[in-house]
This record gives sequence, C-alpha cells and structure tokens, in this order.
Amino acid sequence: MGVVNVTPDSFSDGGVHLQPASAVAAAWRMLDEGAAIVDVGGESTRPGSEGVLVEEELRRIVPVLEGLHGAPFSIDTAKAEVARRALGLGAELVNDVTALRGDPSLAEVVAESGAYLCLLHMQGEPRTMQLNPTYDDVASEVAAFLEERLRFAVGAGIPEERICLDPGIGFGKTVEQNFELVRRLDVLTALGRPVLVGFSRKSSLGRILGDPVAQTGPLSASVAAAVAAYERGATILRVHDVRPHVEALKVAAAVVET
Ligand code: HH2
Repeated sequence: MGVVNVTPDSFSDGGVHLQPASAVAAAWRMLDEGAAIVDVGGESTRPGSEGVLVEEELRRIVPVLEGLHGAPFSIDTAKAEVARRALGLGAELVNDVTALRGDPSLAEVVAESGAYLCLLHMQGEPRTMQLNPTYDDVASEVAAFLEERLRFAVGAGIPEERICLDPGIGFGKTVEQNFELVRRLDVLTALGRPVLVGFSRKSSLGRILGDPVAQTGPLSASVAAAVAAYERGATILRVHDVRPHVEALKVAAAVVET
C-alpha cells in the first residue's frame, strides 16, 4: 500500500503532494512500481495534530481521487462524508484510524458501499497520544481492542471478510511497544483477519538507530521493519517508498514461501 498524503503537515511528507497533479502523479508512479493499492489521505494524524474540517479534507482529496479513476485506491479518513465522496469516486477500502469510534455515520457508509475497511488501534487521540502511552501487555490489549472493533463493525453490517486489522504503529505507543507489536504479530494474526502494518518512516525507527528526538526514520529502517512484519504474518505493508519495499518484499517472499 503506497501512501499519498495530500496534507501540508504529515510527519514525513507534509506539503510534498499538496498540489493535486503532484499527488496524482505520485500515486500512479507507486502503482507502476508495484503497489497493490494507494492510500490517499487529506488529514494528518501525526502526534500533536489537531485535525481538519470536512470541507478542507474534501478540497484536498477530491481532485486527487478524480485523477485516480480506474486505479485501486483507499481513503484514509475517519469522516463519513469524506468516505462517502471517496467511495463514489471509486475507493475500494476505507482506512479509519479511529476504528469506527470517530464518526457515528461511518459504519453505515462503509456497510452500504460494500467496500473494504481497515480498523486501527490507537490509544488516546492524535493530539495527546504520545504523551504517556501505557499498557500492561501491549500485544494482548491491542488484540482485544481490535477483536471488539471487528465485532462492532460486523454488527453494523460490514462483512468480516472485508475487514483488515492494524496494530497502529506510533498511535499511542512507545518505541519498545511498537517493536513488541511487530515481534508478537502472531497475537493479531490469530484473530483471523489480514493484518496491515504501517511502520514506514516512523520516528521509532530513527530513535532505535540512536537519535532520541528523531521525528522520522530512514528508508533502510523502514524496509527492515516491513520485512520483519511480513515474516511475522502481515499481509499489507503501508509504505511511502514503494519500489524498494516491493523489491525487498519480493526477495523476502522468495525465501519464506515455497
Ligand atoms: N499511519 C499513518 C496514517 N494512517 N493508517 C493505517 N492503517 N496504518 C498506519 O500505520 C497509518 C495510517 C501515519 O503516517 P502518515 O500517513 O505518513 O502521516 P500523517 O498521519 O502525518 O499524514
């Protein structure tokens, strides 16, 4: 899954694809480089972010989605109105970092559309989530949360076969908790749904490499995290740099799969 952030303030690529033409070109290039889907978002969820109004989110993403006609794309939003517009323009998956806890209308919009849905674990909210993340046992608590949200989504009429789960790397987790979630990914794959992991460029990568105040991590570290997640059963890797990840994952797959 290639990441296309149409935002001025995303943590690693804020402002890079703010012009629709640039975002559309980047998305098609990612697909050309081997992405199975591109994830378009018009609101940053980086730690400390405040969120944007629905009108602004639509202003950012609609021209980009119009330029992706016929391409496989997902919409990274927690807003029902944004999801509705994106689905009307051909989105195949709704990537909701609130796991249907943000907008009470979103579940119905997804259920009616027949689209796929990603449910992500977040402790707290983006504005405050990195202040003091606390768990007794991060893997089992994240799994219990995702299982509960999976039941909620199914109860709202979204078929279980359409849902994937995400541990939410960086969403209310310390460096060690992020790595533990990948190490113990089997606890999440045991829920029986495909698992999506988004470790690309995240600050924990830079921090484990020795910079205690890193805000991002380098490509080499992103690739290592993606391969490690893949080996532990992740099905979808959400990444900013598609070509190197596709190459690395193809090699990893040649080793792992018979
Ligand atoms: N991470 C980010 C945003 N959306 N969605 C899923 N499913 N999984 C993730 O790990 C995930 C996500 C944050 O990364 P990015 O989109 O690059 O930054 P920002 O939120 O600052 O736009």
